[in-house]
Parts: sequence; structure tokens; C-alpha cells
Amino acid sequence: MDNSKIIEALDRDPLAQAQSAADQIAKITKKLSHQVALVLGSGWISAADSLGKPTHEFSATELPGFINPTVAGHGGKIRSYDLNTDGKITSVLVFLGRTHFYEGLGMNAVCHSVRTAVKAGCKSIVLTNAAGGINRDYKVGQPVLIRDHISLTAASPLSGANFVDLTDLYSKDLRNIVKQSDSQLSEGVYVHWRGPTYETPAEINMMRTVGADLVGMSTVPEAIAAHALGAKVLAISLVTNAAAGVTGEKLDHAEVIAAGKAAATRIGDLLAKVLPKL
Ligand code: 8IG
Repeated sequence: MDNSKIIEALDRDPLAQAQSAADQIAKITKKLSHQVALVLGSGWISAADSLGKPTHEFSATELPGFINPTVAGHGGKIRSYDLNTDGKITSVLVFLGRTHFYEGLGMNAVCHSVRTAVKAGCKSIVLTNAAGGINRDYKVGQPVLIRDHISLTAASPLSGANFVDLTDLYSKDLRNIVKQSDSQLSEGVYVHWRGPTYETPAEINMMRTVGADLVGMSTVPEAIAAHALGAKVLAISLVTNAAAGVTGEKLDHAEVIAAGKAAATRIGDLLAKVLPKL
């Protein structure tokens, strides 16, 4: 199917498309349900190696509603893992790469992975991303738990009189579980910036002034969509560059990918440890 037909169907009934995609995942994996979903953003994909061997891997485009991701360094693959902790199996659905708002395909395309995951049974959704560090204490290669967000796109994946509370969007319970594995982890406020341009130094100063620690082009719509369906959300940024004006250096996508590769083992081991506990 061509992309415009896929988007049309998604926009007509996003939850029906998510249900169809979830049914197809159950068919492919022969698993009635998954418990946890993990969305791996740029910089995080090689961290999947720490999870061991997946039971299944397939292209997202085999499922209804998915469009091929276009950005270099992103996957477009979905994997199913059975993580074994003391004999207890946790089935984890892993999305390698995501659709971004800046691609212009609309919010339903951006949120289709997490909606599919919730329909597949996932009660906890882990969202990862690469982000620019606004907080001057952050170092490149450092993971940061997202505690709250500021949406500078102000674009919502929801429509209608659907007044969803967001006071515990980034579940405190899930953050505490992660901090039991790594007590050194910082928490921060993430700004959603539409992109695809990075910010100007003046915009980064504005963000710092209003209380932001991190900035990126993803995660916020997916977190809202997952929360609206009743799932708990954990979100982790990998700081892959200092935001514009922080160091005086220019921003470069290749640098982002390299910083992700360098941190892959640390963040992969963290994920492998915490996923079964969520
Ligand atoms: I990686 O500095 C990454 N993604 N908006 N700004 C924005 N997104 C980003 C940045 C950044 N670094």
C-alpha cells in the first residue's frame, strides 16, 4: 500500500489500525500477549544487543499502519524477546526506530507503535531517545530519566473533548524501579521541539529559563498516547550533544549516532536489567 493510503486509514480509525497490527504481531510471534514495549530511538538501537536473542524479528511494514522510517541510523524493524528472570518470562516488544512529527505524516503515524503495543497487551511502555543537553551539568553519553515535559509544539495526538490528566505522565513508580538498578541516574525535564531544524542558541536559553534540561524531537506524543490508553510510561534520554550555544560547537547528526554507539553497552545493560521489573 502507498504511504498516503496508510495515513488515510490511520487517521480514519487509529485504534482499529493499532488493534489490527497487534493481531498480526500475535500471529507472527504466536504469543497471545506482550507485557512491556521498548521504543529505541536514534543512538539506542545497538543497545538492543544487550537483550540477547529475539524470538522473532520482522519489518514494521508487515503490519497495518506502519510506514518505513527514513532517517539514517534508524531501523524499521520490530523484535519480540522472551526475557527470562528466575524462570519468569517477560515478553518484550521492541521497536527499532520511530516516526517523528517533523516527517509531516501526522500524529497518528507518530503514535502507531505505542498504540499497537498497548493493544498487544503492554502495560508499560519504555520510550528512549537521543537528546540535546540544555542542563550544563549533563555530559555527552549520559542517560537521563525524563521526569516531565514541556511541549513547544503544543500538538496533541488526541482530539475531541478528551481532557487527559498528565500529572504522573512519566510514572514515578517506574522511575524508582530504574533508580534501584542505577542510583546515579539524573532526572530532567524534556522539551519537545518539532524540528527538523535544531534550535538557535537563543531558543536554548529560553528553554533553560523555563526549566528545561533536555531537548529533542520525539517521545512526548507517544507518551501522551500511551498514557491515554492506560499504560505506564518510562522515558529515557541519551544526551548525545550539548544543545545549541552550550559549547559553541555546531550540531551534527553523525555525532549523535557515534555518541549512541559509545554508550550502547551501558544503556543496553540498564534496559536488560530493568525491563523484566516494569
Ligand atoms: I540527538 O540539540 C538531538 N536531538 N531539538 N535539539 C533537538 N533535538 C535533538 C538535539 C538537539 N539533539
